[in-house]
Amino acid sequence: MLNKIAFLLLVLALPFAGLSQTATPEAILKVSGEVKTPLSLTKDDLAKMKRTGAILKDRDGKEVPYTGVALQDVLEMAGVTLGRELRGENLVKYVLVKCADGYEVLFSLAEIDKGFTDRVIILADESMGKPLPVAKGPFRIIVPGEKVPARSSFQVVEIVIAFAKD
Ligand SMILES: Nc1nc2c(c(=O)[nH]1)N[C@H]1C(S)=C(S)[C@@H](COP(=O)(O)O)O[C@H]1N2
Ligand SMILES: [Mo]
Repeated sequence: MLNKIAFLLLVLALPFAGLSQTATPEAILKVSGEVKTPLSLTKDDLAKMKRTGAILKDRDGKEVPYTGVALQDVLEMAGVTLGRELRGENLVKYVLVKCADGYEVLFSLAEIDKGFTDRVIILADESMGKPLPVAKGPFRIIVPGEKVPARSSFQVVEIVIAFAKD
């Protein structure tokens, strides 16, 4: 009798097990390459970090506020050579941002480090209190103070650190 009940419960649970497999997987942002600790970050991970804002001037010159975390903080979490370590050959490292649609943009570490610049590039996941729309999210790099929004790449899936020399 108990066995029958157990079997029945199993059969009833099967469709749910199937459902959870087909549900949309949570978006992950990877940080890889010349890092001490490769990262796989979710939106929840970003929510726990120090939050900051940045303004993006869009194609029509309209200023749109975004919030997220400083790109520097994300890279430091991965152990990228920023701060006191950003000197010598580490100045030849670049940050390649890869997006789900194949779009890619590049920064040098010195463009991101607060010892070099006051401009704070952020990894945004919200705008005006809402998560970014699917077509522009869930993660977007926001580069404030640039004349065009071309490096403010959306649908970011991976950030790769590498040496520009061998
Ligand atoms: N992933 C991705 N990000 C991208 C682009 C793109 O094609 N793919 N285009 C860039 C360019 S050239 C511009 S002008 C802006 C446009 O952003 P908007 O559509 O939010 O105004 O996104 C930038 N980020
Ligand atoms: Mo553009």
